Amino acid sequence: MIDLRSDTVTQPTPEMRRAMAEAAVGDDVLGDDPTVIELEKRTAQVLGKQAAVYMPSGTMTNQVAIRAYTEPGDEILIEATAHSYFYEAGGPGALSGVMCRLIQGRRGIFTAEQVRAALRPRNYHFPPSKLVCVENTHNRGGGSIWPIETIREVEAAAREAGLKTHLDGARLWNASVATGVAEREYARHFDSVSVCFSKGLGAPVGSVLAATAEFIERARRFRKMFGGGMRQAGIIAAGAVYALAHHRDRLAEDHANAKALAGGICELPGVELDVKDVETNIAVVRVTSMPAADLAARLRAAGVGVLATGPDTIRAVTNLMVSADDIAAAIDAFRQVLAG
Ligand code: TLP
Repeated sequence: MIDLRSDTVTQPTPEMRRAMAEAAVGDDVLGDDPTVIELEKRTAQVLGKQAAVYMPSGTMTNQVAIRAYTEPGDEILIEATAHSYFYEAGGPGALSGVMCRLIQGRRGIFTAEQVRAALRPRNYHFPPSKLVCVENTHNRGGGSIWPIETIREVEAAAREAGLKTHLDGARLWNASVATGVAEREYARHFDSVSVCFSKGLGAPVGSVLAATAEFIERARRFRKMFGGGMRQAGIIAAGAVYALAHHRDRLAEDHANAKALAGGICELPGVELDVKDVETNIAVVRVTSMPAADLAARLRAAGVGVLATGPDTIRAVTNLMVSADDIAAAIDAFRQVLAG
């Protein structure tokens, strides 16, 4: 199968497996796994933050951050289709007891004016607003990239109101490769940043949360509470260390492949997409000829995996396992399935 369901399907390369097999390990809950420490240090450096902590998933780094900023009854401002709200199993309500004030973005991106409009007056009738969450690139927005200027403005609106800021940067690597804006330039505008190694970078497991040393100490307590303290985690962290050093630049190939796929299918009957909306490695395609789930099933039978992400949308995500030739074959499969 040409697997475009997600960039989470990537498998470790032989070189990455070797680095994992040979990794020095310790007990990370006791704080002495050298490979985890190395990953945390390097990631903090890339993001320009004081400290960082390794966790099993991006869901956990996001939910731990939300928990560490808030108390039950607080409110967070978050985009209506953001991963932390939409795809994290009700985490903000269940784990932090917070309310989510939803902001409707355009392809996942909202403005400072929208933040100001969503703020509560300071009055004991209302839940205190504590945090603004941003996702860059935005998954359900179609891998859309936040303009740095919009980030600056949103940060200013949050600061004016005394709110903290968290970036779900699961695919921040993709944004940086696509724009040339360094990860730390984006990260500068947020109190905390979560990045994933198990998506486009191709490591098997894990995400890192980066922030001030004081905040990361607090986050470590919630990581433990949520069951994310791992022992000889250096085995998996080694994959992430390898990915950080070797797999960031190659994301440009994924972006070129996503553009090529979009260009190849945009004229086909029964689907709609605007090629210029494909900014990174995600193509969200509107399906007009049949239910999206039917198209996904037919493509699967023709050897191409995509996900139906709504009744009339499918998502294709290019990744490390998919070559330019695979993309050409995937375009043929779309052509056949839509013609049939
Ligand atoms: N996204 C997955 C699914 O959960 C939808 C995918 O296939 O794209 N933030 C963002 C922006 C994400 O896209 C994801 C995963 C996460 C956080 C969570 O990461 P994990 O899967 O490690 O919990």
